[in-house]
Amino acid sequence: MSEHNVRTVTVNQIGYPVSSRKTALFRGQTHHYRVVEAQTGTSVFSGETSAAVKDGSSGAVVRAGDFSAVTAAGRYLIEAEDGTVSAEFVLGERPYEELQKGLLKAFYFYRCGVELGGEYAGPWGHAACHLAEGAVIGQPGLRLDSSGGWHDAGDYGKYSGPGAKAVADLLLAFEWYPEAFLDALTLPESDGRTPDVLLECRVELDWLFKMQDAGSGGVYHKLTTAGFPGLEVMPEDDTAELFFSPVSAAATGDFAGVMAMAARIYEPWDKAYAARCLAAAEAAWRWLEQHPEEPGFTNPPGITTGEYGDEENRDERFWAAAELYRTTGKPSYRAAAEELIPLPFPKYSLGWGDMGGYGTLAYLLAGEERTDDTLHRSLLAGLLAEADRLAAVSQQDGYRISLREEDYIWGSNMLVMNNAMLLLAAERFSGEAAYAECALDHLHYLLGRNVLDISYVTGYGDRPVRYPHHRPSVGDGVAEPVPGLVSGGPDRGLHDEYVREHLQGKPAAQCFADHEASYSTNEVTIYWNSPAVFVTARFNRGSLQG
Ligand code: G3I
Ligand code: 9MR
Ligand code: ZN
Repeated sequence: MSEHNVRTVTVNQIGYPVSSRKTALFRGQTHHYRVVEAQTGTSVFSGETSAAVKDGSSGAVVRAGDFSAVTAAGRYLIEAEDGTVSAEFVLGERPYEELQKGLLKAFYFYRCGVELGGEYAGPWGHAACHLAEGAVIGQPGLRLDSSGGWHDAGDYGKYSGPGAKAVADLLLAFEWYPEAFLDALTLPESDGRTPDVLLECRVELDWLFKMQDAGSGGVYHKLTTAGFPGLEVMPEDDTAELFFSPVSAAATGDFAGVMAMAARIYEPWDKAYAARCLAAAEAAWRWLEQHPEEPGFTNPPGITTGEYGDEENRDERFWAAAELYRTTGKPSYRAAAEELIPLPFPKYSLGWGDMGGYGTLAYLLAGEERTDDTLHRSLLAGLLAEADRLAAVSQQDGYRISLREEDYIWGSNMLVMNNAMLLLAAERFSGEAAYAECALDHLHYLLGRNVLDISYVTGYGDRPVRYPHHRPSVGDGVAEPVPGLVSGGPDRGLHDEYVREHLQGKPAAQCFADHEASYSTNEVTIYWNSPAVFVTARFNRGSLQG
C-alpha cells in the first residue's frame, strides 16, 4: 500500500489522565475527526487536525488532533472522517493503575527456580526450573548454587548487569513515587506490610548475592547454559549444564550500585537485610579498587548466550561510588565519585551498558544541599541540557518521542522509556511540568500512539503485541502470551532472519515484526519492563503537576 492510502488513528490504547493534554495522531489524509463514546456511539467532540508533519523516522505524514476539551471520565474511541477508528481508550483520574500492576507482575512471571502456579500465575504457570548448581568457568571442580532470580528475557540466562538495571529502576520508582505502590499485587510473599515491589526485587537481589565471589567480592558476569535452548522449550525442560562466566568490572560495579541502593531503601523495612546489602556492596567496591584496570567482558570460549559486553566500566564504577556515598555519606566514596566525574564517559545514560545516569542521580540526590558546588552544578546543568535535547527532538518528531532515526536500535523501547525517566528526573530537579508532559508522550507511544498502531505491552490495549520472542509464551500452549511484557520495539538494523526477509526498506520506526521468530525486534526483557514501571508510577501518583 502506498503511504498515500494508509490511514490510521492512533492513541494511547490504555488512555489518558483526564487532567492531561490529550492528543490522537493521524497518519495520512485526515482533516476532521470525532471523539465518540465507545458504549453508545454518541459523539462528544469534533475537531480538526493540525498541519501535516512529514516524519522521517516513521516514514509517515502525521497530523495531530487535540481533544483535551473532553474531560468527562469514560471509554471512548476516535473516528476519522473516512470511518477509520482508533483503538478504545479511557479517560480517567488514574488510567494506568492496572497497567503498572501488570508491568510489575511481569517480574513474577520471569522468576526462576520456583514453581509459578495457582492464583498467582493464572494459566501461565510452570514447574520450578534451573535448580542445578553451576560450574564456574576457570575454576575446575567448583560448583555453586545459582538458583532463583529472574530470567533475563525471552531466554533463560541470568545476567548480573541487566538484573541490576532492572532492580535499580524498580527501587528508584518506589523511592520517588511511593504513593504509586500502595496497591497489592498477588504475590506469594505478600504480608500486608512490605510493599510488593520490595518483595519482588528481593527475589533478584537474593540471586545477585549468589553471583558474588565470596573470596574476592568480584561479581560473576552471568549465569547461563552454553547456548540458547529451542524457542518452544519451557524453563523446567531447559536442563543443560549451567555455567558462571568470569567476574567482570561492569558486573561488579553494577552490583555495588544496586546493593548500595537496596541498603538504603530496605532499611525501614528490614534492617538486617539492608545491612547485608551494604556489606555486599562494600565488598564489591573493594574488588573494584583492587582492579583499577580491567578489560571489558567477552564470552568465554564455548559460551554463546547473550554477551552484554561492555568496554567502558568507569560508568559502573561511578554509579557504585555515588550510590555508596548517597547511602553511607562516607567522604571516601564522595571523593571516589568526584575523581571519576571529570572523565569522558556518558553521565546521563540508563542503559544496561551505560550506567552513568544512575551515578548522576545518586550524586545529585546525595548532595541536594550542596547546590553551589561546581561539580554538582555542572552535573545538574548537564542533566537538564540532555533533557532539553530530548524535549526538542520530541517536538520535531511526528509521534512526539525523543528518538532520532539512528536511535531505533535493538531494544529501542528501552531508550523510549529511559529517555522518559531522564525527563522525569529533570522534572524532579527543576520543578518544570513540561518535562513530565514530554515523558507522558513517550508512554503514549509505547501504548499505541505510534506508526504501527500497536501497544508494545502484551495483554494491554486493544491492539497489543501477541507473539513475543519469549520461550514460555511460545511453549506453554496458552494462546495469549504472558501479560505485561514490554517488547523490544523497532530495530532499523534488521538483526534477525525474519525481519531481514520481511522488512527490507522500511522506515526506522516500522522495522518491527510481531512474530515470535523476530528476536531482534520482538523479544522481551526485565530491563525493558523496569523503566516502564518507573514512568507509569510517575503518572499514577496523582496529579500531572506536582
Ligand atoms: O551502541 C551502538 C550504537 O553506537 C550504534 O549506533 C547502533 C547501531 O546499530 O548500535 C548500538 O549497539 C547496539 C547495542 O545493542 C547497544 O544498545 C547493537 O547494534 C545491538 O545489536 C545490541 O543489541 C543487544 C543485543 O542483545 C545483541 O547483543 C541489545 O542491546 C540487548 O538488549 C540484547 O540482549 C539480549 C541478550 O543478549 C540475551 N537475552 C535477551 C536480550 C534481549 O534481546
Ligand atoms: O533466542 C535467542 C534470544 O533469546 C537472544 O536474545 C538472541 C540474541 O542473540 O538470540 C536468540 O537466539 C537465536 C540465535 O542468536 C541465532 N539463531 C536463532 C536463535 C533464535 O531462534
Ligand atoms: Zn529458570
